Formats: sequence, C-alpha cells, structure tokens
Amino acid sequence: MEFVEARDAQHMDGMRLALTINVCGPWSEAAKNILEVKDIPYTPVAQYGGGENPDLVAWTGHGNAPVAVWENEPPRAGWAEILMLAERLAPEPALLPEDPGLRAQVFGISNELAGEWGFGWCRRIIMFPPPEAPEDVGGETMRMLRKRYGHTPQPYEQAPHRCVQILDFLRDTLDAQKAKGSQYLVGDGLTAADIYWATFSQLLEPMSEDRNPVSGPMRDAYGNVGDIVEGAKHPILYAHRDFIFDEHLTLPLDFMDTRA
Ligand SMILES: N[C@@H](CCC(=O)N[C@@H](CS)C(=O)NCC(=O)O)C(=O)O
Repeated sequence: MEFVEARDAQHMDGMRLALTINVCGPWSEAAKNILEVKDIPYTPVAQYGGGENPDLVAWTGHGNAPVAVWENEPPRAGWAEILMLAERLAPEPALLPEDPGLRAQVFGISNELAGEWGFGWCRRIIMFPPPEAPEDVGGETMRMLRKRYGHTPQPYEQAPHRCVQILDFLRDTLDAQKAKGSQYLVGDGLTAADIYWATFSQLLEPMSEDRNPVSGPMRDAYGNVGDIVEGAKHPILYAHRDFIFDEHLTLPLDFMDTRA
C-alpha cells in the first residue's frame, strides 16, 4: 500500500484515510473495506501504531486510526461516523438497510464488534499486561496503547467473558439467519455488520498467510485468545467471514508499506 504522510495528505483533495501502517488493524481494515465496496477512492495516510502521530493530530485532532477526511469536512474517527460518511458519498451499494428495524440490527451488531467494550476492544484488553503492571511494561508502544484503550466499564478479567458473549451471539444470529435461508448477519444481503465481523474475526484467528499476511509475534498474538475465548471459536463464524471475503472483499489483505 502506497502510504502518504499526514503532513502531505492534508494538502490533497478527496478522501484521505489514516490507517495503521504495517498492522492488520480491524478498525482500519473495516473502514478500507467499506470504501472499497462502495468504490470510493482514497489516499492511504500513514498512522504509526502506538505513536504520538503529531502531524496527524495537528491536522485531524486524532492520533490513532482510522481517521477519514473528506475534502475540507471535519475528520471522522469513529466507526459509525466513517460508515455514515461513506453511505452519504456513495449510497449504492447500501451497507445499511432502509428498514429501521434491520438498520438497528446492523448498528447493534457493528457496535458489539467495533464499539467500546465490544469484541475488538476486549480482545485488545486481553493482549495488554494486567492493569496493575507497571506503566513501562512492553515499552513505549504498549504504554501508549494502554493509555488510549485501557479504560473499561468493567474489570479487565471480564474481557474474555465479554468476547465469548459476543461470539455466541454472532453464532446464534448466523444460525437463525441460515434457518431463514440467508448467509448474511442481517436481512438477505451484505451490510456493514458482515464487513465488521469479517475484519474483526482476524482477532479470533487470522486467515491463512496467503489471505492475511500478518506474521510472527503479531500473528501469534491475534490467534492466541486464551482458554476462555478458545471455546467460542465457532466454525460458522469462520464460514461466514470466508464467504464475505470471497464474495465481496479484496484479498489478500493489504496493510504493508510499499514505499521504497
Ligand atoms: N476510534 C475508533 C477506534 C479506533 C481504534 O481503536 N484504533 C486502534 C486500532 S487497534 C488504533 O489506532 N491503534 C493504534 C494506535 O492507537 O496507535 C472507533 O471508535 O471506531
């Protein structure tokens, strides 16, 4: 991926999307996939994971990723705001159903995956040292990540149980949908909820390296979910994400910096 530095991207037109460089970040991957499904061209902007990202902060007010900046509109950093921006710029294909009940389901499921104390949030907490560990354990990157994402409404030890609760819920939802003849999480077509699960599922078990090039210690960290979450690796969750990637998204995942 041809990343552009924030200090240069801020002077460019169109859509600029800050993405964590060289990392398979599920929030970043989801934002990318939403734009790609809708054929919205974007300039990938480098965000350095766990870094201060001073140029990005000066430009957008945010130091993490993703951040979507369309022309000279206010930057969007939350998953729902990025989704709504994409829906506005390219209404088709819609990733939100028109029916308010189905729409609420898409927002609800997506928030269970991408919201605070959702699946992604809790999986990240599981990767952190325990809260009582000294601030400098794991170096500067870990210190920054704990500072940004270590605040939780419940104690850290609840995080694996929360992951299981969400994974069981997704399994039950997919089972019920299958019984109705649908392979999608909501209704009978692709929605944002499917994209969020396909991307966030990398934190349950990354796809094979030919599909997701995450490697080394990061691959281990993504797949080692611990005993409690291990029991919720339901086959239907993998079948769904493979279907979504094969039918609707681009493979292999592309998050590595290709600049010379
Ligand atoms: N603001 C996002 C969440 C973004 C988020 O959690 N980003 C993480 C993904 S691991 C990140 O940028 N981590 C690297 C960093 O903070 O430097 C949302 O609400 O959708």
